[in-house]
Amino acid sequence: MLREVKIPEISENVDSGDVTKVFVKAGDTVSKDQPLLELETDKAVVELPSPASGKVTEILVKGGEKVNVGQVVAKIEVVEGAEEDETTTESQVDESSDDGDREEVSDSSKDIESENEELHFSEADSSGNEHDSEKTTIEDEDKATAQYVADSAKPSGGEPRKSQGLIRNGRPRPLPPASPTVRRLAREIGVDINEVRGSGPRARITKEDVKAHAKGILLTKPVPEAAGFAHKPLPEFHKWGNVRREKMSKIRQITADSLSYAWTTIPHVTQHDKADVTQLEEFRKKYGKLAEKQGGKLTVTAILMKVIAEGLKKFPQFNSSIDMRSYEIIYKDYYNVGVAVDTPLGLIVPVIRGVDKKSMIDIAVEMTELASRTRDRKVKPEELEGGNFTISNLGGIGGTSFTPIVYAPQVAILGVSRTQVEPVWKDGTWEPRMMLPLSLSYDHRIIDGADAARFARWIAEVLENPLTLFL
Ligand code: CAO
Repeated sequence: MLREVKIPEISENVDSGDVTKVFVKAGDTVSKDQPLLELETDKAVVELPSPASGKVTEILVKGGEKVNVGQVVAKIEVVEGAEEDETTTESQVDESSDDGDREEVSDSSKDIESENEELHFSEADSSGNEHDSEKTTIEDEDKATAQYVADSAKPSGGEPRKSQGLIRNGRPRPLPPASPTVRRLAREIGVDINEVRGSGPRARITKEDVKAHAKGILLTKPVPEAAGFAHKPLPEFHKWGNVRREKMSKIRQITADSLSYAWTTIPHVTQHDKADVTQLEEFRKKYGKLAEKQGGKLTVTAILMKVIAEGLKKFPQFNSSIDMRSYEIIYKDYYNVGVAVDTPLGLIVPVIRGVDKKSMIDIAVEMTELASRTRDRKVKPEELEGGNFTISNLGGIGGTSFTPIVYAPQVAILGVSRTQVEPVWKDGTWEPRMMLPLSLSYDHRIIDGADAARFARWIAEVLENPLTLFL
């Protein structure tokens, strides 16, 4: 009989792993429990044992390949009459279970399938003895559980078990009794099923047990986050309608962590101002063609880059970082300015280096190229580092003002909103002028409000009359 070998549930909240080693090849004869593959997950290195004795007909993965739980990785022609890892203590429990989950199990063939995937690798107690599942008693299970708990308390290492079952870092992992529906619920809400105490017959875990366990965790142990603070538990949103959970992309996770960190550690203030860019717009149109010839776009952002680099020289506290551990201010003699780029994956901030030494056209060309590479995910990690100040221009999209968050360990960020034609009282008359809204957020620990107002005004005046740069 041809038997498919699937990746079993490796551990709670782990859906995939990387194949690090393949121990056998097509044509090899294997005995039951002989390791076929080695997998590495975020949490552990595990060996995948053969569920039965037989001949390997196909190996469907190779080293370095990512595999998902449930994926078929090998096929084995099982020796007639050979012992197979098919019926387990747990499946017996399933069949005899009357804890209310049974109906769901029998209703869902998919679930049964996935349960079997798990079970193929779980028939053993932690002492290394194979069970005769028919003869398994509550006492046996209790002993196995107690043994596992005792083993878990010991330092890791030691002899890997000889019997079948998924081997994790050299330790056995008997699965606690629960239906696949219950396991899936635990996985979805981030509960480690091994930690749930079952209230059903033979300590079988029910949905209610998982929910009660989750509530207990939420009430007693707030989940610590990378940014170093605890998040409040969320309400059960599904009470009010259908919900869907989706894993954050890596970029979103980093953004969430770094913005949380900045928001909670930096006392933010935002200074708003407006620059009359009527003349500048004419300049931009006139010289924009020069940039275009070189493949760049002379936008407000490119012009602001140059203006900011000069401003940072004049207002060095905006080009600093603070070390709160030593209460020191770090002033930088270089002028690297970051630009917030809106990408399909989220916000990314590449940095243009030595902006003070570059011409406006050079900056326009470099920024156009850098923003395009950033959107195409071709920016290098080092191009995202070393910024002293950031510009975030949302004007291309719209808006009248906003309060950007300082990109720690920088101490200030300039938000730019959409240029609008506004009536401005000038020389005794109302004139339509193009006004550019500026929002300068700063770290109030190091920058005083008056300094921020002066810096914002200085930026506006330079945009209004660029010649002041050379004064
Ligand atoms: N007011 C009016 N129009 C503006 C403007 C402003 N402040 N800023 C840009 N525009 C116009 C440009 O002139 C251009 O117009 P044309 O297509 O007619 O030439 C158009 O908007 C698009 O500009 P752009 O996006 O190509 O170029 P940019 O230099 O202005 O901006 C970049 C580059 C990378 C900053 C921008 O593309 C971007 O990603 N912005 C979003 C940044 C963001 O998400 N910030 C939020 C961070 S949260 O703090």
